[in-house]
Order: sequence, then C-alpha cells, then structure tokens
Amino acid sequence: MSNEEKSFQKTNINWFPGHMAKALRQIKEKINLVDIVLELVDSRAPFASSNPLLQEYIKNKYYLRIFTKIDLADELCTRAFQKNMQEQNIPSVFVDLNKKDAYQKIFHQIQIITQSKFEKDIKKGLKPRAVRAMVVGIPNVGKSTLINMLAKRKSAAVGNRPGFTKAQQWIRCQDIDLLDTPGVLWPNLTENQNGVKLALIGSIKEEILPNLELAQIAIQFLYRNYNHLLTNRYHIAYNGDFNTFIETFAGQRGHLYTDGKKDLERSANAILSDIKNGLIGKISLERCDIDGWF
Ligand SMILES: Nc1nc2c(ncn2[C@@H]2O[C@H](COP(=O)(O)OP(=O)(O)OP(=O)(O)O)[C@@H](O)[C@H]2O)c(=O)[nH]1
Ligand SMILES: [Mg+2]
Repeated sequence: MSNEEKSFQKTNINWFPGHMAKALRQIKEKINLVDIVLELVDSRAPFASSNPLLQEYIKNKYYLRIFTKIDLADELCTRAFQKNMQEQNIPSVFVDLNKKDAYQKIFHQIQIITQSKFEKDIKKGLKPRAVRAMVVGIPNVGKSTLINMLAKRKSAAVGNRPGFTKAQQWIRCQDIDLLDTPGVLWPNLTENQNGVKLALIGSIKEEILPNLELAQIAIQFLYRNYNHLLTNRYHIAYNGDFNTFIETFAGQRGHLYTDGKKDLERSANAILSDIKNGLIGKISLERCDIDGWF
C-alpha cells in the first residue's frame, strides 16, 4: 500500500453519520412488509458497494442483486462478475438504468424469484396483489432512478450526489409497490481500500474527503491498470510522479489562484469528477478474478 493510501485510511472520516444509522433502523423495521429486497450495487466496485450490514438484515428474504451503471464499468470485469454470481447462485441482473430494456430485465427476474411465494398465497386462498419490493443500497447507486423507471414516472428524487434521498417513501405502481430508502454505508470502511473505491464511485460526500490524496491514488490506479485511458483523456505523459502530473494539469487547465499559484485542489476535483462521471472511459475498481487489482 502506498503512503497516500495509508494516509487516506487514517483520515478521520465519519463514514456512518446519525442519519444513516436511522435509515438502517428503518430498513430493519419495514423488512417484514416486503416480499423481496432489491439490493443495488455499482458495477465498477460491486464488492465495496454491497453493504455487509444490509446483508445481515435481509438474509431470510427473497433477494435480487442489481448491478447498476454497467455503461461505466470495464466490460471484462463485468463479465467476470456475471460468471461469479452464477457460480455462487446469487440472483442477479446487470443493467444500465438509463436504458429502456433495464425495466424488463429487472421485472422479469423479480417475477421469477417471487413466483413460488405468490403461488403458495393463491393456494392458501389469499387474493393476488402487487409484489412489494424494498430498494436498498449504499448512496448514489441508482435506487431512486430504478424506482422511477419501474414506476414509469418521476416519483423519487434523483441526483448525482450521495445522500440525495432523505427518507423512506412507498411508490405504488401497476405491477409492483416499491419502497425507496436512503443510501446507507457502514461504520468501518477502511478495509480493502473500500473507502477509496466508494469515494471514486461517488458514494461518499466529496466535502469530507481529502481530495488531493484521493486524486493521487486514482491517477496511480489508472496508470497501473488503464494507462491508455489516462493518456487519451489528458495527453500528459505520466511517469509515476504525481506532483509533476498535477502541476502540468493545473497549468493546462488554468487552475490558478489570483496570485498565480496553482490551485491543485481544484485540479484534483476536476480529475475526480471525470472518473465518477465516466469521462475517463469505462473502468472498474474491482475484479473478482484478479487479486490485488486495485
Ligand atoms: N451512467 C449511469 N448513471 C446512472 C445509472 N443509474 C443511475 N445513474 C445516475 O446515478 C446518479 C444517482 O442516482 P440516484 O437514483 O439518485 O441514486 P440513489 O441510490 O437513489 O442515491 P441516494 O438517494 O443518494 O442514496 C444519478 O445521476 C443517476 O442518473 C446507470 O445505470 N448508469
Ligand atoms: Mg435516492
């Protein structure tokens, strides 16, 4: 692990603020009301974005893991995750939530998974009713976007920053009732660079992060694994020396204070924003078939 990574891990960040603890309690309270739990994970970092705290509450429920943002992830890595899910028998679906076919893919899976439950209900003489699903996941993975898509209307607020949804909300649709929930992280995120990965997919508020260190870790990661994308985007020959790179970048972009000194913090933010929004290209921060990818 590099010095920046060690220093990032030691940074005193409150990953699990009070509102997340509350959101988690509310998930626990409502879990018995639903037929199925839909857990959303970001395809760029599916391990880091699957919340171990949620796994504990939902273990006796019908469950579907929805890998979102496949349009931003490295296709090779995504394919390996698909294979891994099949091998582990974890019901899963891989989608770009901005594409129309995502609805069919997801709804079809929900029907397959809940079919046996509804058949049992009908045998018991219970009236058929819409499936009730709870949508859970860490911040910014697309929960509200998914709900709007399933509801075929804008019912849940969507925003490209973590913590957009503040409270639980039922959204009733024709075939399915959905419970939108606020994104929840967990208290200790420092293992396996989870904090770094979640920051790079936009699941942790930027304001609380040491962005210059994070940009350095990110550039080094890109240099090791996606050097062609790094060069294509910035046209700066990177030789492993971050200081030279960011100074050159700041100069090119005109990121300067009024006294002419370079505003490296602003440059770091620009780089991080490119990564989060996929402007660098399709990248994945995890691979299930290669250890030590990050
Ligand atoms: N490229 C891409 N962007 C997506 C996808 N799904 C969601 N987004 C975007 O990701 C951002 C976050 O989406 P939300 O639906 O607000 O995420 P959320 O999980 O509800 O977030 P919180 O309410 O903060 O927990 C938005 O800008 C969406 O447009 C996807 O499959 N691909
Ligand atoms: Mg939301």
